[in-house]
Amino acid sequence: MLTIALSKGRILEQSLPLLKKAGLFVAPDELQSRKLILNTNIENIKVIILRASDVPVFVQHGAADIGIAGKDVLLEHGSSGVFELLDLGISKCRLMVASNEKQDLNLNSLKVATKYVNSTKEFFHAKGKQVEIIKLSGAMELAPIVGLSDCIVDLVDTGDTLKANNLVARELVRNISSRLIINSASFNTKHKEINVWLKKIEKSL
Ligand code: PRT
Ligand code: MG
Repeated sequence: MLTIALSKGRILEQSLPLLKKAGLFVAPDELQSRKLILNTNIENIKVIILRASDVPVFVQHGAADIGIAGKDVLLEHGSSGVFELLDLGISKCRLMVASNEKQDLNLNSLKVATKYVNSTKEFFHAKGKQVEIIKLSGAMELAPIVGLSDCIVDLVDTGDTLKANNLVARELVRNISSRLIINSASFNTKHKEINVWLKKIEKSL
């Protein structure tokens, strides 16, 4: 048995066509059901649907053998127990520092609101800057508006969300795309099976 963990939302939407091209698909009625464990056309492969940040957790602990998760999520989770094997080039976006256009970002103790604490720390440390990080789990764009922070570090795709909140992208932290990850134990015990699918997925990119 192989279990593949996908996150609901855009990663699911963009992973399914990729997996289909590789020969693995989930029937539409399975997808429309409210089930969280879905059957595929291959009898011994199941797909589980999770929250994005839970994908590496399930894979780390072996509750899923394979997962697809954004690099943003993987950088926050750390690499313990998982191998990152492929850059799938889907669900691309940019992790960016954003603020009001006039905000001075060279303050001595910049207040940064973000859900991406590790990436934010690393980015500002590399520039030799001390920052105060305020951890949020969503609606980061609100923080500078209400004076909770001077800027935010968040994912940007079209830029529409920033624009709607009078914020502008100021600095690129890093480019993000979704990655295929494998439980490190499964990689040994199910090596043959996993490799077959890895090759098929790689070919369909
Ligand atoms: O529900 P949850 O809080 O878990 O996440 P979500 O609904 O914001 O995103 P979801 O579940 O659809 O997908 C999350 C994954 O998709 C992330 O881990 C990224 O790897 C990837 N991804 C790609 C994005 C975006 N693009 C993106 N634009 N995840 C989130 N966004 C959000 C961003 O946080 C901001 O609020 O979209 C908004 C900005 O989009 P634009 O187009 O207005 O710039
Ligand atoms: Mg979502």
